[in-house]
Amino acid sequence: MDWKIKSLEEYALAYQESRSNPELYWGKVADTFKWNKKWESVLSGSIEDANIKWFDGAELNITENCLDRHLEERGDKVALIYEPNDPNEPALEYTYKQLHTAVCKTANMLKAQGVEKGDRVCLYMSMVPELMISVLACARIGAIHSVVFGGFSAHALAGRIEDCDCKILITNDAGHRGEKIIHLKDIADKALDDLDNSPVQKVIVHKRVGNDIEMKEGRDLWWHDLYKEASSDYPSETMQAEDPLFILYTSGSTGKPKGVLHTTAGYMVWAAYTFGNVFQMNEEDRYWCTADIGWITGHTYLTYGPLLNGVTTTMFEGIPTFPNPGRFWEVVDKHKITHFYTAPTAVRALMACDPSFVTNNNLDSLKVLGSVGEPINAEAWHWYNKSIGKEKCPIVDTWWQTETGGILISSLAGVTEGKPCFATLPLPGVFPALMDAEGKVIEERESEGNLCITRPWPGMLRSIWGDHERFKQTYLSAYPGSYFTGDGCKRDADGLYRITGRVDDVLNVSGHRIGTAEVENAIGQHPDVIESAIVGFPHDIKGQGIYAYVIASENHSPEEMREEILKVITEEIGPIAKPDKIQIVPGLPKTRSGKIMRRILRKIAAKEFDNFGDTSTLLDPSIVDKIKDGAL
Ligand code: 6R9
Repeated sequence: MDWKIKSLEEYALAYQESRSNPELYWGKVADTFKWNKKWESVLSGSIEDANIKWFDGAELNITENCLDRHLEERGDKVALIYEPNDPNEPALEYTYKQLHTAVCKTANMLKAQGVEKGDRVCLYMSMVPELMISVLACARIGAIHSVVFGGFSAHALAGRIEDCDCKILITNDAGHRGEKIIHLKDIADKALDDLDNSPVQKVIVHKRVGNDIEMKEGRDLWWHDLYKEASSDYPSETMQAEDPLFILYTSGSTGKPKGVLHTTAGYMVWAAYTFGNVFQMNEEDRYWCTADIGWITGHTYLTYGPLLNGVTTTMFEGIPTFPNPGRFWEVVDKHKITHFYTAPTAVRALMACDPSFVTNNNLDSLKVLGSVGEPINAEAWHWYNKSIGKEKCPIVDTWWQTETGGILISSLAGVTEGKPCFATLPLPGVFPALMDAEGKVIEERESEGNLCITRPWPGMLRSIWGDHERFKQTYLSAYPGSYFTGDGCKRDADGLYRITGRVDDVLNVSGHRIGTAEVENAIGQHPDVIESAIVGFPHDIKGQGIYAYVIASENHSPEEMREEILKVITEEIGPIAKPDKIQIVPGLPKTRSGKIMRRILRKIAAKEFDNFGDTSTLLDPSIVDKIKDGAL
């Protein structure tokens, strides 16, 4: 079966078939992959019992499907284009054969350091090709990769290493990010020093920048020393369909970040199927996803999805504004990119710059544009469409989450209609429902509610690493029988979906998920902080900004206190969680039962100073005026 959907009719047919006979449909899709052994059942288990299994009984290795499978037909085709931070440094290209060799060598190198199937390997790296290669090398061995974004702090890294009990850590000496150098190895050293019982036996250091670092005798090893010794022959490990593939930490509404767990076969089928159908690439096209591999988009749509489809994928080390805000568009021209996938926050930031940064480039290679990470506002959508797509490129607004493994709601480029600011229609296999305040399914077509998915799909997370109970509680208990996304959503008269944003205490700052509780906990680490409350507010570029209300002891001036708070958040989480505004307040609006009335704080942060609603249940209603008077 060719599962590529080529027309609206084929979409309708596939959707219908995935509803009436999901096992038949997904069995046919899965048949197009390389398996060592076929499955006994396509789908088993249920959302109620939190024991979903896809393709149970099957055996495979995902890297055989990403690499080996293509060697005969397109071994000399470019698999990966690498564009370095500095435009004067030459770009690199890896053919499928070369990438295959690099992955096999790296797998042997890891194996020689004692990595076995099922072991966890933490990757704390900048955007170098060796990061993608390490991801695939882990998968080839059957080790579970846990990529930690290079912008996280030592403390955040230590927490993740501890939680998933990593045996090996791979890092760089340092990484380039625009004009900045991020000292990854120093941060990693600090993380390991901070752990009482570090599970990490070996640290493998890839040299990127050439800065001075400390190599700890017996623990730290240079990538290049190990790599040159390693054989380029590594027959892949045979994995069970439901063996874990990776863990990726993400923020939730409470407590510490959750290790979202994805397994092998279902994730593979979902990554390949959604990539192929949403982006609709041809053999000679060139794709670029600007995400960092430290986020789910970099896993599914920079690495696995494109390689599973045998296309050319591009990896970029730098940032959109270095050396100037024309960099994205220069790279598009330079590499003749046809399919470009980025986040609304980048679109908004570049839209605000001088138009010549765009018009200096011709952008005529572009065929399809994509958006991911947050709702795209109308202004950004239209600019993207006009200035970048020249009104000839369909825009796919792809809604999905770390937990969903891949895209769930999106138009299919050039096949189904797009609509500005709408993710539009669910992919085959995805059955959304909008829920009302009572937890009932809203039947009317034109409506608004909390977005749930009522049936399992192959790419769905299977658990939270080490905490299956939390998995059930977080996603499967609010609406029994359904997966709850945490997002609010509107449906128009045509049945098209528009995701409106999180309905829980998770912020979306520049497309990055930040838990308000996580930031509050970090601020609370400062000895002079008595209490804090974090809310989001509308931000022109970031989508949402972070607003912190802090009650502090009087040991510091408010200016000093702000500095201290920024420092403690950078140490505890990383610079991405730094509040845009910090207001030192005499108290917080609390109800008699001690709950913070966040809606008031949100309104003040958004500079909406009237209609606070009913404040009669507040312990001290006068606090509202005091906070309002000091609003930033
Ligand atoms: C892939 C990714 C997930 C949250 C999600 C939602 C928001 C993502 C969106 C979107 C509107 C889109 N989100 N894509 N909202 N339209 N096209 O971003 O994963 O980092 O886990 O974030 O991002 O709120 O719940 P993740």
